[in-house]
Amino acid sequence: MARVRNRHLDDTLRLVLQGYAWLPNRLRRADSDVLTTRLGGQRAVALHGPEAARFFYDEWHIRRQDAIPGPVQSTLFGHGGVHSLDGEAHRVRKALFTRLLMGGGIDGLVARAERAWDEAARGWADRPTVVLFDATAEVLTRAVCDWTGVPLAEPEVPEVATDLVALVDGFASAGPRHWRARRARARREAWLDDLVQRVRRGDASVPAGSAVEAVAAHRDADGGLLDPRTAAVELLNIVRPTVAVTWFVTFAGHALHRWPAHRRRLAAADPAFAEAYAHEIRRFYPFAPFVGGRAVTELSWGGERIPAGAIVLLDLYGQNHDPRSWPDPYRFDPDRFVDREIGEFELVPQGGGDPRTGHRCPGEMITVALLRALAVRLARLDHRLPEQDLDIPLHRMPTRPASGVIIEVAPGT
Ligand code: HEM
Ligand code: MYR
Repeated sequence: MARVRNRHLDDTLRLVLQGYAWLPNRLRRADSDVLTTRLGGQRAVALHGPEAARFFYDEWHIRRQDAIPGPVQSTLFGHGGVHSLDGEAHRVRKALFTRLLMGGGIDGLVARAERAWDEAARGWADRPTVVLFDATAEVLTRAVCDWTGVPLAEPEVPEVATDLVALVDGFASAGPRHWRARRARARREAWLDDLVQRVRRGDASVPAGSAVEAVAAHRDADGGLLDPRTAAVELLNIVRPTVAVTWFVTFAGHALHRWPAHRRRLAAADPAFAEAYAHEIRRFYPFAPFVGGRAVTELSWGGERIPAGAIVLLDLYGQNHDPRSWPDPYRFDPDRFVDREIGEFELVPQGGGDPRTGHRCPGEMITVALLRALAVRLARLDHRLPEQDLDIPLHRMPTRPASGVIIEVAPGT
């Protein structure tokens, strides 16, 4: 394995210009699974592959404190949330999420999403066109606010959906998209901070067992309640990513158009195929590029030295397209997941390892369940795509089909 030493050049500009292609390109050209470089002037080491993922998710190797860049915290994740905790503090906070997001309770969320989709879809045939991205964001906003116990009147749905989408859309760019995301975060944190305070005072009632109730009552490793702003950050860490499933549903709209042969099998809702379809969407399309942390101590991987405190990135998008794991990786083929066990460090669109102990996404069950349910509904919907720009630019982060996937729904549907 060739080593790449690049002590002088900073890769930040290349990352900004190339987006998802940056890290896989750099590693491929170097014929390596490790790249030493600089990002934002700091030493950074990027790792690739299932063995690298196992190394990265060992908490003796990588910590999250001080690892997430400020602009990403001020938009996507929030300050003081679970993403940036380590050790016991992380385990206790994480249990709040795994209890809410990885149990039978998620059926209630899926049922709400299916109902919201069916109700919305009834009106789609009356409109000349529907933008799948925008319509799905509203469907998921209604479903997740109801499920978590966040009160939301119907007229507020579009503005809340727009803000939740903005938090994700603006995390990696400069300019108006980024500032829109910061404003959306300030607004939505204030909104949920107020809700948590009212619930604690007994001025607002929330459904028993709901996420709002659980977050308001949660006690951290030190035995204390979350301050209301941190509680709002964590509630947003449930509500926002659920709405982010919109990206995958939109990609499913793109995939059904490009590979229409899958439509009949998906519409038949064969559970094994629907699940495989959801996995292939998550593997194939670009969403999370990589995850990052900092070296706890001086480390070495693949023969490369990683100084203590260096930024360490794990290449998620590249790993999901590595021919060593996925034969013919740029072929969209849901059947690759039928009857296949998926290893803990193999398919990593939402991180790797064990979500109960490490930082892996606790929302994967929800993501797969929602994506399955809505992709089946989309396959059953009698629709066509008019002429539009379906390009998915890899330099845009996060990316999506440029048009948002415009559909025309057949009359009488
Ligand atoms: C963490 C991606 C959906 C809640 C993560 C991570 C990624 C990710 C890459 C970081 C893993 C790491 O740091 O090692 C995604 C994608 C989703 C999605 C692409 C698709 C929409 C969800 C959903 C929820 C959720 C639906 C909740 C309902 C979280 C939380 C964390 C997280 C709370 C922090 C975990 C921790 O730091 O311990 N997700 N996620 N995500 N995700 Fe997701
Ligand atoms: C969500 O809203 O949480 C789900 C969508 C997240 C996708 C993007 C994750 C990218 C993380 C990049 C962090 C960079 C750290 C160096």
